[in-house]
Amino acid sequence: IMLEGELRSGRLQKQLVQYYQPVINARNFQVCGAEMLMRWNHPTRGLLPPAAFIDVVEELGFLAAIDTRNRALACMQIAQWRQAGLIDAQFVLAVNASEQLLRQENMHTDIQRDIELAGLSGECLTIEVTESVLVSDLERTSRLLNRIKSLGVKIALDDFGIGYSSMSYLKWLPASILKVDRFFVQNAPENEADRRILKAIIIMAKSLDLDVIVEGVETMEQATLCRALGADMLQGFLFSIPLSPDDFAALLNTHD
Ligand code: G
Ligand code: G
Ligand code: MN
Ligand code: NA
Repeated sequence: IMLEGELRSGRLQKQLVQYYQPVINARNFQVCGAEMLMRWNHPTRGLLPPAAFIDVVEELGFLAAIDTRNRALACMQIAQWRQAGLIDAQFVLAVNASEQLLRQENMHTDIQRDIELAGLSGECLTIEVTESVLVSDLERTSRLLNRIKSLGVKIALDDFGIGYSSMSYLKWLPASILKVDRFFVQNAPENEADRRILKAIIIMAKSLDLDVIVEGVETMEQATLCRALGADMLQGFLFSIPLSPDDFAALLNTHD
């Protein structure tokens, strides 16, 4: 497979770029953070989404290294936007952590190093995990996540509701954020049952003291509904697609 050569030579790592999708405060619709989403800037095929390559990267065992590099670059990006006066200290950046990455026992010290190197504090970073990473070794993973949390870094449970037995993991996970999968918001304005399920998820999250981010918000009707149901933050194409660092900086500029 072609990817393997690219990976082993380190060429792929250099062609991976970090894109940023804004996270919006549901009360005032201001940008309050972002999620870093990688893309492969392929020399001939153009910009490729993770779906086009992430499974192969994972299979070949390179995903943890890539996640680690992405996180370090994301921290430097935060520092740069701060220096440029584009964001304040409240801005929180989220990065995705693969199962492979969470198997690294020293992940918390790596994160601490990234934060310190960039001159940041843990509060400006969120680590997103899906429930699938918890299935493998719940005890060890929650111990690691607790160490990460003690750095001030927030833990978000991503893609909530589309896996199985989601509820039981909430008990073990030191999460402070729940990201509701876009599946639940899609038809919520038109469909009563969907709306009730979305409402129930938000109520449950709130009762567990979790902040709620609803993903995949594409219409103003969805956004105002999520706000009315108590969502704290929103993310989706209504506000912005994932952007290059330059485009994200331009977006921040137009917002103040
Ligand atoms: O960017 P897009 O909307 O296509 O993202 C698709 C999936 O790729 C998302 O589920 C996201 O979690 C995952 N993803 C994006 N960037 C990274 C990354 O840097 N590391 C890992 N492990 N997953 C990522
Ligand atoms: O990590 P996670 O699986 O949550 O990654 C978010 C994914 O959702 C990315 O692939 C991103 O491009 C995608 N996405 C973000 N906003 C929207 C949206 O409003 N609608 C749809 N269909 N996808 C979205
Ligand atoms: Mn995510
Ligand atoms: Na998600």
